[in-house]
Amino acid sequence: MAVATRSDLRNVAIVAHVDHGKTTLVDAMLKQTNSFDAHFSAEDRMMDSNDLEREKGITILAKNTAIEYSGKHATNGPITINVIDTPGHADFGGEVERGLSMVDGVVLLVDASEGPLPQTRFVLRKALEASLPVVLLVNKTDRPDARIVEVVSESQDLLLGLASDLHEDFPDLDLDAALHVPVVYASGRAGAASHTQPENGSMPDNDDLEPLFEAILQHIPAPTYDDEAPLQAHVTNLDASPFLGRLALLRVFNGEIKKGQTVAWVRHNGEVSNVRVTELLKTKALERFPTESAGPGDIVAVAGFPDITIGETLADPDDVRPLPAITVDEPAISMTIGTNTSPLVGKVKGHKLTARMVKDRLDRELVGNVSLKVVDIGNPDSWEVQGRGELALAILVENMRREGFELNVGKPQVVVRKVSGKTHEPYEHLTIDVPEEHLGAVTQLLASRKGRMESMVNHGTGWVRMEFVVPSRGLIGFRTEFLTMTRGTGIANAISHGYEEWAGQIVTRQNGSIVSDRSGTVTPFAIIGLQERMSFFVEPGDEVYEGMVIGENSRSDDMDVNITKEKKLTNMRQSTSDTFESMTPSRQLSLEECLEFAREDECVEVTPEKVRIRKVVLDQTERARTTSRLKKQDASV
Ligand SMILES: Nc1nc2c(ncn2[C@@H]2O[C@H](COP(=O)(O)OP(=O)(O)OP(=O)(O)O)[C@@H](O)[C@H]2O)c(=O)[nH]1
Ligand SMILES: [Mg+2]
Repeated sequence: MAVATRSDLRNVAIVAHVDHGKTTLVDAMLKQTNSFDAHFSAEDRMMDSNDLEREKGITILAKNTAIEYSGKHATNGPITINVIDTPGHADFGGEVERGLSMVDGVVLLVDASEGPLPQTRFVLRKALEASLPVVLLVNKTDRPDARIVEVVSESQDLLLGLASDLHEDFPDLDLDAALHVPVVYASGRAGAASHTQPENGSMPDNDDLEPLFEAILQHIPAPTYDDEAPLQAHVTNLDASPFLGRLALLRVFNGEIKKGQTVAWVRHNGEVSNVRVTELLKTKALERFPTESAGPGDIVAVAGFPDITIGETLADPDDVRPLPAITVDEPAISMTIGTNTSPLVGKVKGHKLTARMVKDRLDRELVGNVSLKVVDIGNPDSWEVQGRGELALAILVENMRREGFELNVGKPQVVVRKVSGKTHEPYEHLTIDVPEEHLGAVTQLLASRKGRMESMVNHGTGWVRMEFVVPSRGLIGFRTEFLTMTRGTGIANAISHGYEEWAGQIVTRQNGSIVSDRSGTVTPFAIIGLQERMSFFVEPGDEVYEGMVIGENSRSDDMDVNITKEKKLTNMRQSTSDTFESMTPSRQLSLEECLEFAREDECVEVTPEKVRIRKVVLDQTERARTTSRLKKQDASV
């Protein structure tokens, strides 16, 4: 065997905490290398190509782009840099892990003001575990509140700390390399980078990204391969094309793959079949185009494999050598997703309603989303779906809603485990930044959610940073309350902390629900009569049904009300505008807010037009019976 090198190629992933500027930096890299055709009109955050990503302003799926670099550091001809843009939100950690399986190194972005945050630690740990070299990029040096010197030293401490932690389990880990990580300073948005440290709040002293390209070419190794080995290519991602059907994204490790060639497809269960590659596509900037062949180190897409999934191998039919499976961390949050069982189901024609359709859609999601699991709970029309976090699950539901599904979604729960007879639940490591004045309130809020404070630092800028270990359960619905409490100024970031013993009961909502006691249409008269004691999620004209949650009580218990009451007709004339003026506007809850609001005995009805909270048991009498039984049980404990 002889080790050979693809010196015309680099594969690099950009990793960071959420919002530290990865996607914006990739924009600048694409623009500065003239990767687009002349007619292409570049916009912001081009890699965030799906609708939800654009709406929410965050990256959800890891994606690859290819940059053709022929700048001043490409001394021996043009170099293709495959860049994987990864999501920074902790719920999509599975995407990062998969992205790392394609690359030979990472650029770790750290915001010049926020510094390393929980997800920075998570992605860096994964990169070090995979022995990937790191280039540190301190981004957004232009931020007026930048604190560059501290952020560099915090990042270096994190690197060293992680490297020495991991050293025992990963003896090959190069501690020395972790100590000498190159640092680049940048403002990704301005497309400027430099090796020299700028003043806090100012631009780097150089107005292009050349220093970053130089660092990538120097410190991220070119792919190496065995020039006698047969074809080995790993499926690292999936995509679909309207003309070609399913596409499998491959990283070729050894050998060559050609269009029209027959390859051995090794499935997860070990089954091997010979299949023809009907199409082979390379990437240039944001487009894919057909090509004849690809070699070691290349990242390409292939068509012709109808139900291929992530982690499978394409190999040489005469010498099949499967690559190891791609593993991701276990899911921590679950919820049930099933067909819509509300009285208002199927009001609009063409909605996808049947159990069969829901199940097929969930199965399809599993294929492309390695961090989700679907568990059969012995119910013909609902399933338990497990994922990394609430947001990951809410996004699946939101996508299904937009595709025309009507669903019934249960309250998010944690996935528990039995460890030597005891129940264990997932915990999170929570980092909080708040203005000093909210310190007391926030600590109290977390104490009520069974959080344990690990550290507290006062930066001396009027802001404090606190770190907590808290049960994942305690964070369900936490964000809304936290933001209200800190008047929107607080920043909270959580990341998995593994499993510990069950923390006991946690009360996450103090106020009871207001429930409609009958079907009908909401009237302004009924709302005005009741609004003193409760706040509403419905408006006049909305349709309601018995058991539907229509508002929040100011007291802790639930209350059934008639929201359809009509004003008795009198001889006095009254204009409708008078009535509407005295009405407090209703609160419109988003899907995520509904999921957070729902209690154990409630669930969320999702249709393409509406999201409603409802009682699992709709019938008022039956519900009252259960409540009194529970009260008796509590009293006897
Ligand atoms: N001041 C400043 N802001 C920046 C810079 N780069 C990006 N931003 C802003 O930071 C925000 C987040 O940018 P994104 O590029 O979406 O961040 P991201 O890391 O891709 O976020 P996720 O993919 O969701 O983790 C946007 O509002 C950008 O305008 C920079 O160099 N300076
Ligand atoms: Mg992004």
